Amino acid sequence: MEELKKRLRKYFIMGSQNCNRNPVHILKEAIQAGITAFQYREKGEGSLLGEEKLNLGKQLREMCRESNILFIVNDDLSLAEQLDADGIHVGQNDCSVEKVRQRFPNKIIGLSVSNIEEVNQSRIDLVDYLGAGPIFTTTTKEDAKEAVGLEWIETLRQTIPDIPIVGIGGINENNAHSVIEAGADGVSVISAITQAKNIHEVVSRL
Ligand code: TZP
Ligand code: MG
Repeated sequence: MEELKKRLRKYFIMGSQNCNRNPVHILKEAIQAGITAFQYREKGEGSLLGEEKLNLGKQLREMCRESNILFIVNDDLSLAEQLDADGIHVGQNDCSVEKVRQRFPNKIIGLSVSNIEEVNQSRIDLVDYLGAGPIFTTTTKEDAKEAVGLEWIETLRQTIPDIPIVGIGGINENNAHSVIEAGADGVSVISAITQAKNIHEVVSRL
């Protein structure tokens, strides 16, 4: 668990729909800059499907393997299997963690939680880490809930003292430290990296 906490410290998430240039180049720069984990989240308007989704995933997966970066797939169980992902991340409206754990006894499972009701109705005992958010306002996720603030990290940390927690939503190089100070083990970001003028500088400051 302590090892996973370390590996989730700088957690980059993206799909081609988040990129205004080649996703392979963006991931390469982010890896060189020092991210510790990556989530392939090919989802929402403009995202790739089928063979194209798989082929980009294969490239990104190999890059993470070569650099020993944790590789997590968002939501898509068969893609996680085909890419031999280290883990899978699901939201409250995705496949249940019971089903994910049944299919993947040994993969890392991450679950998004935005409030205490979601925690209480989820099988947290089957989960390896929690994604808490959206902490700040985000424009990246079309159906994002209201920002829940840093208090949600503090509450979650008090409720479940030991589980690895990563903050998500509106996190950037200027506010990342506040998320860690509130009790998160890591920060997950999309636009802070995909839209960065200088990826190296942003990742260093996360
Ligand atoms: N889940 C909650 S907020 C969010 C996701 C996937 C989007 C985060 O994107 P950004 O650009 O880091 O705010
Ligand atoms: Mg979802």
